[in-house]
Amino acid sequence: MKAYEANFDGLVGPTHNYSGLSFGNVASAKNQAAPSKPKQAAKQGLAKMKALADMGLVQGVLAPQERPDIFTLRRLGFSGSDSDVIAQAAKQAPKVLAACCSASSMWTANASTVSPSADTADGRVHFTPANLTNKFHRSIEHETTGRILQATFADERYFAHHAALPSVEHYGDEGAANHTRFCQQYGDKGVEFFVYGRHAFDSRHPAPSKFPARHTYEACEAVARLHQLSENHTVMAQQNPAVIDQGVFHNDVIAVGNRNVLFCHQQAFLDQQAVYDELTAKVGDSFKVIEVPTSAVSIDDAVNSYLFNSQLLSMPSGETVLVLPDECRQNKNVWAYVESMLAQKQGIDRVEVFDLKQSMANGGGPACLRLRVVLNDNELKAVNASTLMNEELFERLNTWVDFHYRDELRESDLADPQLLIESRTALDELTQILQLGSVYPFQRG
Ligand code: SUG
Repeated sequence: MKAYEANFDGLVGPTHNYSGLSFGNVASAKNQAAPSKPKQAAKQGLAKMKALADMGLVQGVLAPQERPDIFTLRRLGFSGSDSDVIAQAAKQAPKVLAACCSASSMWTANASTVSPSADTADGRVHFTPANLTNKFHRSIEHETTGRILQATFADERYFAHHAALPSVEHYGDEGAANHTRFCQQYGDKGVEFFVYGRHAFDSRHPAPSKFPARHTYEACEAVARLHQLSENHTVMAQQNPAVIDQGVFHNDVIAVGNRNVLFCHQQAFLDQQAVYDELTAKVGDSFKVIEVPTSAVSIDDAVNSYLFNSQLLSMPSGETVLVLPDECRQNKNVWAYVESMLAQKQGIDRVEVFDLKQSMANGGGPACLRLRVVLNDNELKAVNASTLMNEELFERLNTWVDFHYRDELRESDLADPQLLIESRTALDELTQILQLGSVYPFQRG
């Protein structure tokens, strides 16, 4: 049966802002307290989704989360009316309020790990929302993420949904940002490639010393077990701790894969040759690596341009296209590399460049914004059709953004109780547009 790689992008939420919440993510630290542009951010994301849909790819939308997260603020002891909760938090703990206002669920590469039905023992598509334990502002996403995924992929005959792993550092899980799948055709049984930053139970292994390794080996193992993957179709690899310490906080900042191709930096993995050898043994001889040398693109250039946070896409025409953020074009070394790579015809035919500056300024490029879900024909028919991008949905969501989103947001605006009302009103309408039912805490009481 024919299968497709669908991309489900996160819609940027109305509270998109820069609060410097992600230690180890260079862009997040650099842009702390800069004013953000929520309306522009959402529109930049929608433009990418529409462009990919127009190229003939299956493109979906995942809804943002309710922010400020009043329920979490109440759990932390702020009380009274919703306005009181916000006012107390703003006065006593502004950073906690900022964390509870983050629109970080937009980066749906961190929403979940997804295993296609061709890989799983029960023949269903498996989803495990990522617990994102390493960052408080992200650790509060997974319950609502799980409900949004269930409302999008509802049919139990085709889709299996697991709870997030236990929310402790031992099981730190960042989802698909650290997961890639190799195959010949999307519908074939594939090799799932899990990348982790450190071992939690065995301290003999190396680990970064400056920035956190968010994702553990033990989390990878647990997800592979839950998804019923076979060992000879699974590869686990440790990220190079030295590059984590230079700002590579997820593997998708230094590597991207599609079908039988891995596009990665020379320094991406701890034992790079052993990783290539195991992948070749399991994927087969057609497995191909496009390795970018440090002499062409330094780790700094990779982190600043997000060359590897690209989407490597197979077009219906058969072409392979690399979707890049505009920052790659602005970086002399990176752009020179891209031009020479294209000229050498190494397997990537063309690049498409998008302006995603609002997301990039928080460390989120094209690949961060999307969750890949391989679906066969029957599974695609079972997806909530209201979440699939087309002309009509694009128009509708743009109008919705125009109506509900602010042009600009500063950290001080997070204390405005009106922002909660605006956000809830917008999301209530969105659940109707996307036919999600009651996925938000405020709708469930
Ligand atoms: O988790 N930034 C996100 C960026 C996630 C990028 N995702 C992938 N690489 N797949 C993070 O660090 C910054 C929020 C702030 O500082 O306001 C933030 O959460």
